[in-house]
Amino acid sequence: MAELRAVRAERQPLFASVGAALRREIASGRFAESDVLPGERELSQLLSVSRTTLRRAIAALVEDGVLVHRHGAGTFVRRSPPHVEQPLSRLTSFTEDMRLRGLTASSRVIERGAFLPTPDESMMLDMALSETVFRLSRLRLADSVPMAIERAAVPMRFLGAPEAVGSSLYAALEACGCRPVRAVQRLRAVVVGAAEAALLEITEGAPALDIHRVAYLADGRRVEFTRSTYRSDTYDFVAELTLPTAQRMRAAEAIR
Ligand code: 16G
Repeated sequence: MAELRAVRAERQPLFASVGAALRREIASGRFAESDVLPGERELSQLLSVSRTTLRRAIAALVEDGVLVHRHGAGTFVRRSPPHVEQPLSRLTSFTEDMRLRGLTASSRVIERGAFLPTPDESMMLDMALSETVFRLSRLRLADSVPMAIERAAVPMRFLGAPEAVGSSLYAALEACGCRPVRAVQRLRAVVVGAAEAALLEITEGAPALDIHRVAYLADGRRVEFTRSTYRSDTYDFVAELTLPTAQRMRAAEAIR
């Protein structure tokens, strides 16, 4: 790798000059190919600084969202996330939504299996506390960029067995004849805590959207209760608003 030097501006701490040098290199596309930063030893030699200074510079770039630490894998250049406009009136799945946009959906499973429902799940899904619930918590990614954390709960009686669920929950429900036809969704703004920020590769305290979805079968039974945290820099939820029918007809007549 060609030599890389930190130019130290007057009265600027050394770690800040190192950070600026790294930013320049990232902007020039030097690290874009592999997206992973060289190891500490190599970088500190290239920049002719101590590993302590380098670590401070990297920590500041992580704080600013330029770099991201992935546990056990190293430090990566953060790719700009895809931006998605999601109509609020369509009951589609994450896999379908991403496919429609030409993006590839994938998931990292956080928790999965058959459990007794929590009081919250039993109430939201209208199920007895002694029944079994299938719980699936996943980090959802689009073209390998984390977009959302989704914690879904489905009464097991609708799925038969946990093995029925592959990469798409809605595809599994469809195969069992239990795809939801209607859902009620509640959105609110939140700030993310440390654990969620690490998964979503955003800074702790960044804004996010907290979404609760309760989905229903055609006969009115509740089939899904999902709590999600969506990155606010990647998702715009778009809603169409209309007047009640009578008012709409009057307004249409008025412009004739
Ligand atoms: C969507 C739904 C989520 C559902 C998931 C199924 C929102 C806010 N959430 O992400 O409730 O569980 O799709 O996706 O839209 P899958 O079929 O790809 O597993």
